[in-house]
Amino acid sequence: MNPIIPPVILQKENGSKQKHSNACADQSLFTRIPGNPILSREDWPYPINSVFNAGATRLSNGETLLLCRVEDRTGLSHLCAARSENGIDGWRIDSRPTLMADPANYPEEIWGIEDPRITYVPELEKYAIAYTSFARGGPGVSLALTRDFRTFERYGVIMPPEDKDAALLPRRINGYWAMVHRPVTPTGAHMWISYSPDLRYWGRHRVILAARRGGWWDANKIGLCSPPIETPKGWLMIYHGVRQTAAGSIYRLGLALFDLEKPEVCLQRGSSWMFGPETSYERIGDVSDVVFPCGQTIGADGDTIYLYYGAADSCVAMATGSIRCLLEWLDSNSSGGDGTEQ
Ligand code: BMA
Repeated sequence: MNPIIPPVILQKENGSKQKHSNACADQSLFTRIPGNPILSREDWPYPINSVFNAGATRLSNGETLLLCRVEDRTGLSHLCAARSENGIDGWRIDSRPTLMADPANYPEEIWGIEDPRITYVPELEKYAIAYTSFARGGPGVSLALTRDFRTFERYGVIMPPEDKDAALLPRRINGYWAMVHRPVTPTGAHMWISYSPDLRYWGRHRVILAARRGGWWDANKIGLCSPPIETPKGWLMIYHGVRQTAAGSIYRLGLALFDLEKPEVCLQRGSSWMFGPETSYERIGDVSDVVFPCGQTIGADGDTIYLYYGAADSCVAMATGSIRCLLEWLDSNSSGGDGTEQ
């Protein structure tokens, strides 16, 4: 555990009820760490334009690994790993790109690879990386497995364009792997789930959460952020919502909860956004007014979330939150439903 951020302490009382040592804040569910941004282009061991939208995981040795989207000076992106003991500073960055597009074998990657989401899959004893592969047909979802973030087993494109914002659930649901993703269809940019017996062939596609309409903060597009978090109450999903304005798009974060054994069923959906661009590094950059998490790690207390997010498509920042507080907030701020009625 890193020594800087004290963990939330869950104390068991009478064997059943839990007493919490700290109250949930009324206002901010996520707190930015003072050292933000934690990774920027100046930190990179080779010339790049920007680093942002990093997938995250804890390695077996306790280190945090970020698999960062790095945009080089051709404008195309690749993935590069950074490792740190405390998940905050002291990052050791691979001296060369860790995972590059391979257009000779995977033509769907001709314009680069972006926005990885990492899920550790205990059954496989491997990490599954769902990432965006970009080519003439538009963005699609590709999958790779790894044990060490040095060699990768590529599955190629598993969801054809236009599709992105995908993450694998860490375990099978009723015998099938489940992937949340965001295709764009004539009805809009909504979140879907699909199932597979083998990680290659996907079916039973259905919408699980829809972009709302009109004046809503998440009216124009939504998509999964970091991989779903399994809690006793359901799969907690942090998603981004896009509002298009005359000045451009604003990317903010919302929260929804889905049934544990039927993750296509939305149990609760927060009405308002819970985190949005406020600081200068979130408001000003290559693409202004964007917060875009692709990964998180969970503290040893089982409650603290270390959320890693791309800020303004220019750098990587981190904020901390509490699973318990997010669930409490949903209880009093949720509209229910998947948004299709809005
Ligand atoms: C989304 C994705 C992200 C990016 C965001 C803001 O569509 O492409 O990679 O951070 O737009 O530009």
